[in-house]
Amino acid sequence: MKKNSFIPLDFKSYPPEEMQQRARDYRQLMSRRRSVRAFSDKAVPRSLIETLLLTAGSAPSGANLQPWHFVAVSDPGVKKKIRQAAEEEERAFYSERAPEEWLKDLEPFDTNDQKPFLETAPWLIAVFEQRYGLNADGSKKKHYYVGESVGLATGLLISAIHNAGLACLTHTPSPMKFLNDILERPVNEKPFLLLVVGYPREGVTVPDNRRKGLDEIATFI
Ligand code: IYR
Repeated sequence: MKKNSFIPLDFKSYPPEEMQQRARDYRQLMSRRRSVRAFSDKAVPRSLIETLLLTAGSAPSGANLQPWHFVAVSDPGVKKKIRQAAEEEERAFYSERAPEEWLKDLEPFDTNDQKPFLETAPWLIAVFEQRYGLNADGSKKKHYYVGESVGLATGLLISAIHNAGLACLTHTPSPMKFLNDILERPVNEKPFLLLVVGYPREGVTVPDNRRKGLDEIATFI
């Protein structure tokens, strides 16, 4: 691999008080992010989705190989196929595959095998992890920390979606292999998750979840 050239870092620094305020503001903003399961059919322009995906693509990744691919779906016919395939897997999940403990843990969320939002929401973003790359000659290119990298990119995407004033749902019908077939993705790509993106349906309610406090999630030494 050719050696990279180095350029000056475009770093912006702030006075300490402003840093504290920015941190509080960002926490405030992100604390309002909630997964929603009922969407409005109000349109969201493609240009907005493009900008959000470019933010996702700015995530750090193993050896900067950027082992992700995003398929943004607005086509109603494709959304319908995804809904049908996802509901088929979900029916098996809820009726036979899921252990009792899992179903019990899901009770507070009132979920079931019906996924109408897969057709209502204006956009579905299928996130794929590239388990390996493909060289021009068809040989395999090793990728590193693929799950970590794609998780980071998806986290940035979720925060960008929220920051832009949209809602999303991280949806993981299992298994998700049908996404390769419907979206015609190659064998080196594995579905990571399906993000449902749009405006929340008016009057939507969300579970009264509690977030862990700092002393539960962090240790200072
Ligand atoms: N994929 C199923 C079940 C499900 C599993 C978990 I873990 C969740 O946090 C939520 C749902 C569904 O989407 O209904």
